[in-house]
Amino acid sequence: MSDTPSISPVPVLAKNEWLKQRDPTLAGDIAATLADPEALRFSDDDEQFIKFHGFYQQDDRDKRKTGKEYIFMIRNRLPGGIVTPEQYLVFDDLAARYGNNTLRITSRQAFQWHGVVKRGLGPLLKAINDALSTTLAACGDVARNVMAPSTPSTSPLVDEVLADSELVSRELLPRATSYHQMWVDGNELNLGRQAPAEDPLYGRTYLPRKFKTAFAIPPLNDVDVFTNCLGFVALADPANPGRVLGYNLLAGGGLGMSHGNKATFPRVADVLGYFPRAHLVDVAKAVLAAYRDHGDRTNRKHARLKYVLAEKGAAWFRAEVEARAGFKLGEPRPMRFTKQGDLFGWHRQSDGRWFLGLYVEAGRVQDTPARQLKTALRRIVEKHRVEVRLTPSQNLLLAHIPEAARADIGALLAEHGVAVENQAAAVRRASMACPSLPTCGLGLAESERALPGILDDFERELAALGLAGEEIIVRMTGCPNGCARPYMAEIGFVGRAPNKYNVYVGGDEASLSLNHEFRASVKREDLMKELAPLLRRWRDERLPGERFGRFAQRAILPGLSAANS
Ligand code: SRM
Ligand code: SF4
Repeated sequence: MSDTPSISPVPVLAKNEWLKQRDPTLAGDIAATLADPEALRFSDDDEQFIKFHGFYQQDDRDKRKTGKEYIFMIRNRLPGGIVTPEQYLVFDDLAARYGNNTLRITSRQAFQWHGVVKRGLGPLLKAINDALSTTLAACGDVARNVMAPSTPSTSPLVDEVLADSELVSRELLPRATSYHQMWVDGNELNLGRQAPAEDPLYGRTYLPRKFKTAFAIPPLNDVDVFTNCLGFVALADPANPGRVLGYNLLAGGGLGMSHGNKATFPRVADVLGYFPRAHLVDVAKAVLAAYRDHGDRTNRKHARLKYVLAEKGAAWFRAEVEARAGFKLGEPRPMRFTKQGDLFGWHRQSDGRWFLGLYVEAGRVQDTPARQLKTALRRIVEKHRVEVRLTPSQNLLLAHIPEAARADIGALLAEHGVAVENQAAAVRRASMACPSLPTCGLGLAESERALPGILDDFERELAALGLAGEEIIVRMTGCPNGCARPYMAEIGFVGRAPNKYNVYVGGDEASLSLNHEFRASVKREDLMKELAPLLRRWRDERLPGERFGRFAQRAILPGLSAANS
């Protein structure tokens, strides 16, 4: 036997961990770069810090041949997607003044401003804060924007759940003072040199990675609650169905993966247990802290909470949460989700007023020659002061509209080419696409710019098969990170390389289960050739009322696994 002591490898922390440890104020040299008119970009280290402040350094990839032109994407936090009329008018104006004159509704109910140049950052972030919104922790290794059902009156619980989502969002915000000093107070000191602060919840190094939270109210799963790190499913009080009695706690969902790396995978959350509403904040903080302490800080591709649940198990994690929260979770209460998606057109609220659901292609609020949605919304909000609500499927609702305003709002929309009835085919209304090119640095293939044409193909094919008007949930992303949640769709397209996509089928109408890869590396122009035979089989072989996703699970995927085994 050798006398040499065995050496166990010391895990090496990921670079981001060293950065956070070095500067827990999250200030880096951001202020100095901002103040220097010669500096075109933030340093590589600061590129990590600026995310915590809610923005990304990007470049217009369409223009790369002539050199990199640095632009910025800014994202805010809007718990439950609620936007007051005053905020909406500010946000709209900021897009025109500092961005590319579009407002991008994200798949997590927030807004993004694209194409902002460096000198626009200060005024834009200040104006967002002055409008009582924030970009703090919209990105970075922290708890992100909290999702919640924004549709008024689909359940009497909506208002209480929206209030709870706002509360959790606020309680999970980091306290980093550099944000307010830099963007709100306009203090240009190099804050990185000040004494490091330790966040009471996040400690010195924040979380191993991003952390996502959503609230859902059965039977509607519009937030895709099972794809979140932390999920709260609201349960009504049987004695008082308008009140939330408590929540079922879900943990460990997440979608990002990398092509060719089997250690990365999408995962649906586990249901851990039930707790009464009064414990909400304690439970949220307990889950966050358990992740903070047990997430992998050595490998960012393995750092999400879903890998902790996948490896240590739901029972272990439940005990960890209970120990931190200081009480035992009850057994999960029955819950049943039957659908996802948004309501379009006019609907009456329980208080007698109305809301109007509007389809927004890939979430991009903009003016095009055929449809001036951005101008129409601005005019409506200016005149009628209606609340705007962003949905998790990148659409929007105008809420709390009195009967007397309906005709005028309809007329304003029509004047700008925006239909209220028959806004788009069902397959289009149920679709989502991530931005990908030209702004996203990670995009491998087109997404937002490709999906409208692909949906044209779907509409044509469905009509030819006599299936016009059928809804299929189609989602597309430019890479496997999964920003438009393609792995939950009935048909998902995931960018593999320029002009090539992996095709996924399965998924279901309530977003409960993952879909599966059907074909890899299919050229854009061949997508419909691959799918048309499946659509035809669906028409001919489906059970009464069977949706495409369920049909694929029953009749297509088993054949594939048999062929592969
Ligand atoms: Fe995302 C990174 C856009 C929702 C998983 N996401 C990015 C970046 C910031 C690219 C980057 O890091 O340089 C994209 C900016 C593109 C651009 O030009 O705007 C980007 N993600 C988006 C948005 C805007 C897509 C959209 O179509 O709306 C969504 C913003 C939501 C928000 O308001 O916060 C968005 N991203 C998602 C979702 C869906 C969700 O959360 O419901 C996911 C999958 C769920 C999940 O997190 O597991 C998602 N985004 C990712 C990942 C993969 C993370 C992972 O675990 O591996 C990345 C890459 C990363 O973080 O390194 C990423
Ligand atoms: Fe970018 Fe990929 Fe997210 Fe699309 S899915 S926005 S390409 S990171």
